[in-house]
Amino acid sequence: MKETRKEKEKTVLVCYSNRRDRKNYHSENSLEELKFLAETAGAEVVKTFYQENDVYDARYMIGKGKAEEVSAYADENKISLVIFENELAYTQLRNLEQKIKCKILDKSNLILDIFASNARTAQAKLQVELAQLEYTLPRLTRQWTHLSKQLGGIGTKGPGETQIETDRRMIGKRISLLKEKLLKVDEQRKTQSGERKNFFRISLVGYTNAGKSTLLNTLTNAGVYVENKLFATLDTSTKTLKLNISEKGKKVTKFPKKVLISDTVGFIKNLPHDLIESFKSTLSEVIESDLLLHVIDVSNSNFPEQIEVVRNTLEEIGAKDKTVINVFNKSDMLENASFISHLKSEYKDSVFISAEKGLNINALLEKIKKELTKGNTERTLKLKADDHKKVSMIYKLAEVSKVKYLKNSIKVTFKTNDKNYSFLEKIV
Ligand SMILES: Nc1nc2c(ncn2[C@@H]2O[C@H](COP(=O)(O)OP(=O)(O)OP(=O)(O)O)[C@@H](O)[C@H]2O)c(=O)[nH]1
Ligand SMILES: [Mg+2]
Repeated sequence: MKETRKEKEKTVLVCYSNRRDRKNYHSENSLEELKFLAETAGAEVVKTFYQENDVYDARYMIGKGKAEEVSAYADENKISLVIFENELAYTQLRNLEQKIKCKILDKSNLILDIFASNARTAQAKLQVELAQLEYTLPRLTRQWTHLSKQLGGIGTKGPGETQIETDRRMIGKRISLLKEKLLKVDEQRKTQSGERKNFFRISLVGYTNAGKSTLLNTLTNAGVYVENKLFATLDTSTKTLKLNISEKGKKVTKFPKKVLISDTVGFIKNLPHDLIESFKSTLSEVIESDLLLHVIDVSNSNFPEQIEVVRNTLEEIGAKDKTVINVFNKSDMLENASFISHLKSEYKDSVFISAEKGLNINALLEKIKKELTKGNTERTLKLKADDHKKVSMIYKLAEVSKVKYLKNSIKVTFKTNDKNYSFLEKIV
C-alpha cells in the first residue's frame, strides 16, 4: 500500500556545482529533477539554493556562508527537511547537521525512500531494504536518526525506523539474511525464465517517467500502473505481445513464435550504486532479452542527457551489446516537425510515437517484426514419422512453409534464425 502522508514536509533543496569537477557539476536542470523527486516522495519544496563555485568546501559541501544562509532560512520558515543534490560524505553531513537544525538527506537517501514506499512485491521489498541497509551502514551515526522515530516522514522509513538503536553487527546479520532470501527468489526466477528461453523476449528500458508502462499498456492492454511520478514501476511485469495483426490490404505475416515483453524499473542520473546492485535480479530480465526498446521522453528538454544515463546504466548491468530500438515517446508534445527529422538523422534505428495517444504504434511494431525475423533463413529438418510433438515445436518457433510426410519420416521446411535452429536441431 502506498503511504499517505497527512502533512507535507516543508523542504529546501540545495545544490553545489563545480564546473571543474565532473562528479560535482550539476546544471540547474538537475534541480528540476531533484524537485520532482522530492515531490514524488511527498515533500513540499519551498525554496532552492543553487551555488556554483570553483572552490570546493570539504567541510560543508557548500561554502560556510551558504550553509549559514540555509540555516537561517530553515529557522525562519520552519523547514523540516533539507535535501542535497550532491552525495554527502559522513563528515560533511555531521558538520551540516550541527549548523542546520533539521533533517538532512542527499539524493540517494531520497531515491531509496521513494523505492521503499513504492515497493509492492516481496522481491522489491527485499531489494530495497538491502540497498537501504548497505547505504546506511557506513553512515550510521547521523544525529537526527535518534529522533527519527518521533520525526517520521521522508527518509525515516524502512531500516531507519527499526534499526537505529541496533549496532552494525545486527545490520550486518540482516544484510546476509536478505542476501540469502534474494538468492532464493532469484533461483525461482531462473526456473521461470528457463521456460521462457524459447520465446523472443523484449524489455522496455529507459529513464524514469519516460512512458514505459504506458507503452506496455498500449501494446498489450496490460493494465499496469501509470503515474506522473518517478519510479512508479519497481517490478518487472511480463506480457505476451501479439504481432499477427492484420492490416487492410496487406498480406498478414504470421509470427508463430511467442513474443514476450517486459516493463521494468526506470533509471535516473546518479542512481545509487547499492540500488543497482540489489536490483540486479529484477534487471536480469533486461540482460536476458533479445531486444531492448529504449523509451525516451522527447518532450523533456534534458532527453539527450537522459539517453546517456540509460546507456551508461545498461553498460553497468551488463546489457551494453543488446540490440536497441530508440523509441522517442510523447512526440504528441512536439510541435516542430523539422526537429523530428533532425533527430531521426541523429539517432539511427529510431521511431517517434505517442504511447498515450496511440500514435505511430504500427511503425514500432514493424520495427519489432523486422528484428524478430532478422537472420531468418530457410532450413529443413527430418523427423521420425510419429514425432508430431516435435513438428508442433517447430511450428511454435519458426515459420513453417512445407511439411512432407514420407514413408518413414516427416520432412519439415521452415524459416527461422540461427538461435532457434540450433535449439531445434538439438531436440530432433
Ligand atoms: N503527453 C504524453 N504523455 C505520456 C505519454 N506516454 C506516457 N505519458 C505520461 O507520462 C507519465 C509517465 O508514464 P509511465 O508510463 O508511468 O512512465 P514509466 O516510464 O513507466 O515511469 P516509471 O515507472 O515511474 O519509471 C504519465 O503521466 C503518462 O500519462 C505520451 O505519449 N504522451
Ligand atoms: Mg512504469
